Amino acid sequence: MSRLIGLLSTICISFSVNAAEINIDMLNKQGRDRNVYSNQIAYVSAGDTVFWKSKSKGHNVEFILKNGVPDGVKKFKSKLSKDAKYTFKVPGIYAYWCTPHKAMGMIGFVVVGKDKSNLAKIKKVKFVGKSKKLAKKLIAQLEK
Ligand SMILES: [Cu+2]
Repeated sequence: MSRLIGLLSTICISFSVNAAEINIDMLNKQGRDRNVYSNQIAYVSAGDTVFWKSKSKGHNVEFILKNGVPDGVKKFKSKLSKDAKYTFKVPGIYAYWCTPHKAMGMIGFVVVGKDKSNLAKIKKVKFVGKSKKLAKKLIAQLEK
């Protein structure tokens, strides 16, 4: 029994050591950009947790479910003006936007486990307004 506990704690410790935490700020302004995530493309490993910090009010994180997430990933929509966190388990590209600013260029991507196998679907995501141009630019970066 004690061996089992020892083994389990070893597994837990190695997991917590390997799992990283990534911070992204939700901002009203960054340089010339308004309504923006501080990091528009984040590369993480499976098991990592991303924290979106509510540095300015009025923002959130909403996964774009239609074509924007790997198969099997469920809805994620955080509350406005609150910090948000999500632990990424399924590899692939995740597209998200801020619900009130989705037409104003407040979009972001998370790539999990260097897996870009759903890139063709990501290209089909219907971005709106000012986000279209930025999405093109960011997707071009994902293609590299
Ligand atoms: Cu916003």
